[in-house]
Amino acid sequence: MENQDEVSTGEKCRNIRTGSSPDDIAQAFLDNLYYAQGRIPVLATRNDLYMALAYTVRDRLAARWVAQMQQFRRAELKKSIKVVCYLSAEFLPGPHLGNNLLNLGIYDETRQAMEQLGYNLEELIDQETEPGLGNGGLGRLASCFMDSLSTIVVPAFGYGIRYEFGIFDQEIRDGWQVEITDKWLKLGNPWEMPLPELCQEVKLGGHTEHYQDGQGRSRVRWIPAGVVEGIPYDTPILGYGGNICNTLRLWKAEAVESFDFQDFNVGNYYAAVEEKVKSETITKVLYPNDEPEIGKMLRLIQEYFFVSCSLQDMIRIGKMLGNSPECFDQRYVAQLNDTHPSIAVAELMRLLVDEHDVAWEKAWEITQNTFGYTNHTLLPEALEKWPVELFGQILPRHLEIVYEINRRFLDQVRLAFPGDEEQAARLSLIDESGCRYVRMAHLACVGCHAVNGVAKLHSELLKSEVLRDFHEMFPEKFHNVTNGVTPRRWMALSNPRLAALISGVIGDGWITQLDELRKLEPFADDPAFQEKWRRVKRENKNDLATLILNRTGVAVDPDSLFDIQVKRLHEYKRQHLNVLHIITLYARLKRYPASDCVPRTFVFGGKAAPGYAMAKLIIKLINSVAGVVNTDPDIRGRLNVAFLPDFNVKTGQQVYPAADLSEQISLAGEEASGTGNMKFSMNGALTIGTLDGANVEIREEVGAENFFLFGLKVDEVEELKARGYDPRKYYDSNPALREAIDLIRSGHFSGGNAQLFAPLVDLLMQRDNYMLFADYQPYIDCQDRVSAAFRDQQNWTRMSILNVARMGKFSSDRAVREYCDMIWKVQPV
Ligand code: GFP
Repeated sequence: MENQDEVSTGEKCRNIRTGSSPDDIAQAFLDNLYYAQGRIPVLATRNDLYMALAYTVRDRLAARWVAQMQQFRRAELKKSIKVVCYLSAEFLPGPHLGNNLLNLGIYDETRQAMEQLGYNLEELIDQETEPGLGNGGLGRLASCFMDSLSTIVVPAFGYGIRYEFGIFDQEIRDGWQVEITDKWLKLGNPWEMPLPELCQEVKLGGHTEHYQDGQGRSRVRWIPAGVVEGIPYDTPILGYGGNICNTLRLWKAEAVESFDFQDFNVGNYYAAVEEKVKSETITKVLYPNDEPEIGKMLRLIQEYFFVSCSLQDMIRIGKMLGNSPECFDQRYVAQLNDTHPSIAVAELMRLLVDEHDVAWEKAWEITQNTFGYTNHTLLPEALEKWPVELFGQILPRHLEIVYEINRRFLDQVRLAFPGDEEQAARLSLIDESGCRYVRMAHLACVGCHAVNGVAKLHSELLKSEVLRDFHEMFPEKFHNVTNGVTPRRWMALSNPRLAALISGVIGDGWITQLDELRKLEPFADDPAFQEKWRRVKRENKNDLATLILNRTGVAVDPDSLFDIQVKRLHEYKRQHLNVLHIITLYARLKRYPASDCVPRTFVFGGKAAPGYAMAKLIIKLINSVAGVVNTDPDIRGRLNVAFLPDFNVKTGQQVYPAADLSEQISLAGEEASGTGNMKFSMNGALTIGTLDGANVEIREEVGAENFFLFGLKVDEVEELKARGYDPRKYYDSNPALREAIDLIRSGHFSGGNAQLFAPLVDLLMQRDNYMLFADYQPYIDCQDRVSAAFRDQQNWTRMSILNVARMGKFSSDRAVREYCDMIWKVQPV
């Protein structure tokens, strides 16, 4: 009976809801415009049109989504699958419309349908406000993984937070970053579906009571000070080719009761809604990176909130399918994306032991089997720790659980390293060296069965530095999974010209089997193919030049070398080293105006954390240098500098395809992996980079001769630090470096204001924590080699083709398969 209903409902609405011919799509679009948006074409705004199209596409996803859920349900009932749950405080999916059209395979049909109706598809796609629910690499990686999980057919949930305000929008005013609230939900979000009936309750604060149950066992009851409700909002994540459609489930916090009727009845309206406002604050805003965590009570509550909702949801689904909580680890694996969700270790223990009556030892086995932990940074300040007192105030029961995990763990440590109390103190989940902290990375290492870094070098450094003691204790837990990015969004969707050229010669199998790009190698020297390759790049550069002009007012020459650095602003990423190169070229041209120089356009993009003053000063420096360079008549036609405001996924899609040169110049040992480096290379840019993060593996793959390497290696950095690094020595002995620094210091780029950049220059002269001065000359020399190479367009094109041909490894499909094999032990369905 159930099946019959499904069939008949499906039949009735097939054409209008699921048909994929241009006529079906056009008809469905008009229908949605009328019935969902309440508009007719003459009255419709661009957003109405976008919404109508989004609903039209969503209808086409729904059929797959529902079918998928049924299929999984059947498989789960037979207990034949394990579901992957990716727990991440950040997801950066990027705009959905274009990607869904691509993955559904109806891009061209939809374009035709819109043309029939007199609309431009690209304009409608551009109307979408992207969900900026992440800071940068970490959140974007989570979304690439969601795309791959669906494409390679692994049943999965992405669990996270539905921030009302995502990462701020960046404006540049007078060269400075200004942060604007990101109101991404303002015009409506057609991709999400709220499921209020599946809400979960989350307790906070209060105290615990220890008591004996009827059978004389000691039990604990948590008496919270308050309870909030988590409402799930689901977004379908379709795989390429429409294979399967997984779910991104994001939680929004709400008050359990919107009104306190007692207050309301006595006329205190404000008190009545206060609770609602307080509860909803939890998921109001995404915290930017690089700001001290300490004291951010709300951040800890956010993390706990989404983790608790997600784990309870997993148990609920299990129960619905007849699974007992004792089978939790047989039905699920859960990956902790950095330490942000690591409270999950204590929460699952609490749920199992306190709420589902599972014995501690069994619960611990389940917990360890369930979780894996991915580390994304070696920066010590980015490893989360919470003051014990604050932790205990918010999560009193979890603090007890952490203590108990620690007690048992330290017993194990003392057995393994008898008499070594220093080792025990270093490993302890509690940092007792000063004010007491709960160390979240330690909780993750102890509570997970697998720990991994995100590039070979990073995973090695984790073992030898940041997590050395844990590696000594549990060497078998440590793995590497080098990051990857989805070729759907980052090639097929964002670079359609290149995608068409490639598919024209090797077919389109590369979209799901990226290794097939190798078949391009024989074309690397083919003059006709090279010519087409250059034409694609030229057209992409043309488009970017238009974007730069529209957004910044800077007119750039598409024939110049497009030298691009787009990523979050951070001193370790060394955008200011790039600036020193620009100033060096500028100074050369001023001194020798007749000298021959390869014209370059320098493009920057990226946000600085609102509280990170030095990163914001670097943005100001970039814009100040741009102001001088772009307007100096001696430099005209030779150098241009542009800072593209508000870099995000959408802008990235227009930037990567247009780059000639990708700047990956972090100090060796600082960048865990990088994923922008992969996106550039996949789109035919050559890399100038240090031996850091995934650069190492990109160079291995594309060949040393197709990569511009410079700079200190990790061991050289260590050695130099140990010897006592003195930046002043480099300044004193290198006239070009001195000139560049002195130009900044003199106020040359700041209208004579010598104070403006003093904090930056002083820091470089005194400490130079990221060794710009040591890497300066090798960088300049390498950039000169880049310029020389760019003059030989034939060879440059060859290198560019080979870069793309050899990028197969950096598909997120490969990365996700490795997680499946090594860590999750699940098979694609
Ligand atoms: C972090 C690391 C990057 C890494 C990504 C994804 O990025 O090196 O590639 O995570 O693993 F720093 P951000 O979130 O810091 O941008």
